[in-house]
Amino acid sequence: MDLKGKKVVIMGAGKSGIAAAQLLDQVGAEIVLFDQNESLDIEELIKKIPPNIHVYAGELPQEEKTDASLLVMSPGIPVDTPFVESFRSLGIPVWGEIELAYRYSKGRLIAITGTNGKTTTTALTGHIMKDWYEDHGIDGKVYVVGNIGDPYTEIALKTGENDTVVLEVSSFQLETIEEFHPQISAILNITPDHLNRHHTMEAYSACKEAIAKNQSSDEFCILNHEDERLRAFASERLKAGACFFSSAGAIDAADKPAVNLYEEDGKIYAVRRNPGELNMGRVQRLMDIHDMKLLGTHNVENVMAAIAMCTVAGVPMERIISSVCSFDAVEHRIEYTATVNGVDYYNDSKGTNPDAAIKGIQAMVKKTVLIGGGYDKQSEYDEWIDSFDGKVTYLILLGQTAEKIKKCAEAHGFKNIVMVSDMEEAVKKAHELAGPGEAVLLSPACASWGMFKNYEERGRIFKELVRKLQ
Ligand code: UMA
Repeated sequence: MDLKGKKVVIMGAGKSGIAAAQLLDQVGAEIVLFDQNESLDIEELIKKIPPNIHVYAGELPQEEKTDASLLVMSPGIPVDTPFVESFRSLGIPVWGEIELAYRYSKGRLIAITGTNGKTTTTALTGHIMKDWYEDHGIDGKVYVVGNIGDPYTEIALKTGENDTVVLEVSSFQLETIEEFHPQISAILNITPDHLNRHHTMEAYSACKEAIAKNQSSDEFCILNHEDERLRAFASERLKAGACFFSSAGAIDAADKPAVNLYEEDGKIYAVRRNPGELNMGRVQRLMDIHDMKLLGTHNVENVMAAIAMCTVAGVPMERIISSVCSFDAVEHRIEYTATVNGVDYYNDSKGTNPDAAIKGIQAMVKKTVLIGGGYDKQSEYDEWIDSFDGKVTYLILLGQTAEKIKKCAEAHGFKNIVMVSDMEEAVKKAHELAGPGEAVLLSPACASWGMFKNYEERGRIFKELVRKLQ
């Protein structure tokens, strides 16, 4: 679709909406930027967007809809609303911000989704690809964008044929794709999350699976072999070649041409399946998991997924392994913050659902005072509480979900609960309760919305408060 001179309505004036407006301005579209927040600071917003954009907050006048050619959605806005329906009923296409970016970008696209681990895997894949571009003097650029932070639309028009875009994609973003087509995709795992938005696990899984819907049989999708849904997806619905990884030992999934990876006794192994490939069908020991700086089994899975993606992208294995070993943890993902009076503090603000927060606890090797709670995404907390397994000494709770988690913990026999009203009080209490040789972990199992702008702000505030203790 040529958007020059066409009217495009953008919904949401956050990071995605602003970046989409900048792209659309450069391609000559007539832009209407609309946000449902009535108290949006329009003067501030206008400073960040190109001139001559019609901006509305609260309500969008009907006449702005009728002659629109396209509606571009920001990911945080649900699509099953009367507002979006009113565009669809007029026959106006509805694209997500990543669909818009995709239509204008060039080069190779590697896209990564999954309930947990996608930020670390995206950052690591970008790190390996950047090292390879640099080492080989490849005349191109590697961009790392999407849900990880910078919108895809921000860089789409800058990309060239030799470039690689490594994109973290959320289920929200995948809900509104059409032609979006990565050459290499990955679904790391699917566990309950965002059910207030997607309503059922089936709908949520379908959004994740859509990452590969336009891929062809000579392209690759990297999947977690320990996830039953993903095994069924590979055998029943996936057109692309499947590459599996497993943290539970050797796997037998040899029917598709690819590379499979697995971990056994602390070592990562690869089995190449590509005809003509060096080592085809042979098991190759790649590395010891203690050689990487990331902690926990979930990170071994993230590393294997990144290795698989970079292998099918053509990066030599020795180059991949050396980049994996030099990669540090991502900010807010079980990130070591400081040691105060013999207590280690970790920031896992990215633990925004119970499953991610379980990984945080599993990575701890000491008695731990845990800080949790936040925005209610209608999650269940039973498995999270069960994962405490004698390791968690106290649970400090804040936010909208604090009461719900308290009840759940008590029902599971966990009584050492402290209720607090903000992060400052949470860190103060943790400092009082943790003894030398123990750890404090912020891993909330909930989103940050309501108390903080986003999980990054929550993590940074936690880290500042911890540093003030020193
Ligand atoms: N808004 C409405 N109506 C609504 C909801 C929001 O008008 O019903 C408006 C808000 O008033 C606000 C704007 O929409 O002005 C915000 O848009 P947005 O929520 O889509 O957020 P962006 O700032 O565009 O950031 C988005 C992602 N946010 C969400 O998906 C909620 C960011 O992921 C992402 O980094 C960014 O695009 C760049 O691609 C954050 C996130 O929390 C990290 N993601 C979720 C997660 O990881 O669990 C999916």
